Amino acid sequence: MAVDYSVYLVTDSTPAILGDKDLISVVESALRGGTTLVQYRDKTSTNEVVLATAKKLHHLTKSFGVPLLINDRVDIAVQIGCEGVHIGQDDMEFEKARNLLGPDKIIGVTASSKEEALKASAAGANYLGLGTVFSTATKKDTKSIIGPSGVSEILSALHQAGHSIPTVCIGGINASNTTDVLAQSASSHKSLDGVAVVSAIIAADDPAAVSRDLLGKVIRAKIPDVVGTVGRKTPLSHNMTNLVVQNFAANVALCVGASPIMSNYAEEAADLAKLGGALVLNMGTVTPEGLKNYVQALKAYNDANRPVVLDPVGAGATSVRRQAVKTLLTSGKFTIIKGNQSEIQTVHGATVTQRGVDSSSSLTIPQRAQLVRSLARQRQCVVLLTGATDLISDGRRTIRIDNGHEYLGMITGTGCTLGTTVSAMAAAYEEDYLLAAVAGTVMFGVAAEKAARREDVRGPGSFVPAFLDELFGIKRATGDGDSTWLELAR
Ligand code: 3NM
Repeated sequence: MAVDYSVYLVTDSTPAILGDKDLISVVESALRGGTTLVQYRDKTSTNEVVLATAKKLHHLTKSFGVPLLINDRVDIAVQIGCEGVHIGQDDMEFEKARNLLGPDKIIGVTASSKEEALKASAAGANYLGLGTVFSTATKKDTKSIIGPSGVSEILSALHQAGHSIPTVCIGGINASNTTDVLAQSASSHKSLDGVAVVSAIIAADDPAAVSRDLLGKVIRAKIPDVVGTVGRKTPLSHNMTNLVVQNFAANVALCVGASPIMSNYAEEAADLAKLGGALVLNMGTVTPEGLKNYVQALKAYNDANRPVVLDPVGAGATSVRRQAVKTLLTSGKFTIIKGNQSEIQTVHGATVTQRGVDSSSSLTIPQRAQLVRSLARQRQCVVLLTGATDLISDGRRTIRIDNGHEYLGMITGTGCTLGTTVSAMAAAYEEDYLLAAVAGTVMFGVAAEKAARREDVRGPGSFVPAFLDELFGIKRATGDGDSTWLELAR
């Protein structure tokens, strides 16, 4: 089971934090909101209750594809066969825990200093919980309050020692301070992988809403890493696209830091797929010959295990396009499917009538979130639904983005070039395609807002060159370590 440390929920069963709520229901709500990892921590209940609760929690977390760790009680973890444990400095010795659990289980260790962090990492811990960041009523016996600066020092020490171990921070973290803590604790070469929280979620009235909020903030904090990676790697973005947008899409690819190739001839795809890039299949001007080329190229990129973005332009507009979507979906696997509401509905299998290729949205935001989640699960890929509010899901995590400007809807090809942008991100950032799609979408929307604000931009015409400049400006600033543009991310 892949481990995503972004939003790490540590449970607490005491009345002071849990109140009179049911722990299992609270954790279920948190998982629905996007909590990515759960630790069952219970210092007060009887053995019997701990074992029964651990079993119930494991059943629940498995249904969400999220790992369950047990705090301190290695015996319970062994007994229920969950994914691992978390041990503090005063708990069981690391080697003993490893012997009991075996090499494949996750063992996390708490560290409050460089020495503790380096020791645990060298011993083979799978991740570190760094803290205590801020004093907290949840754990009164904390030894040292290290603040974001203390976390930063530990991250620097780990980087200098060449340890790439994942890290989270803990102690007094909540949705209001997460963005600042992540920014202030990042050292120049290593950032936290997520935040661990107890009361922020367990004591919340709506654990799902808090988890969603925390996840959005953690994902946003990782965007500069994705944008910077594209700038460093200059990945290939191979576009098989329509003749309306070829030139614009190539320029957008260049401005975000990718290397575009606009080749619709599939005989080239097998060679191009070996160059470490990503493919965009854009159905803008589909023809029978074109469709055959798309199928061949899709197979070539699937064989090379490289990402493919599907842009089902106008998918619901004609029976030819509906059939083309079916053919493509049955011919291979897509990494990201990007479209407006009716396009995504068509791909999802609904029969909707669409007029032309323009976008409109009639569903509410929760309905749109449900649609992207459902299609992402159905196709096991990332789905990006564009509109005034963009929604992106990998079936488990769903992120909402509110950046952009109305000028984007007044010039041709912006939807298609967003597909090109996310292909560049996916090509460079294979660790997490949801994050790649979010990074591309936020970069795109923020660049549009910055461009529209410029004095020399008076309408859609002057917007186009300003938009390219702003995309380029964001890429360059991020490469120079300046991510202040992200303050505009919504
Ligand atoms: N471990 P809250 S602080 C469980 O510093 C735990 O190791 C800590 O609770 C450490 O998110 C802590 O409610 C409690 O502040 C964190």
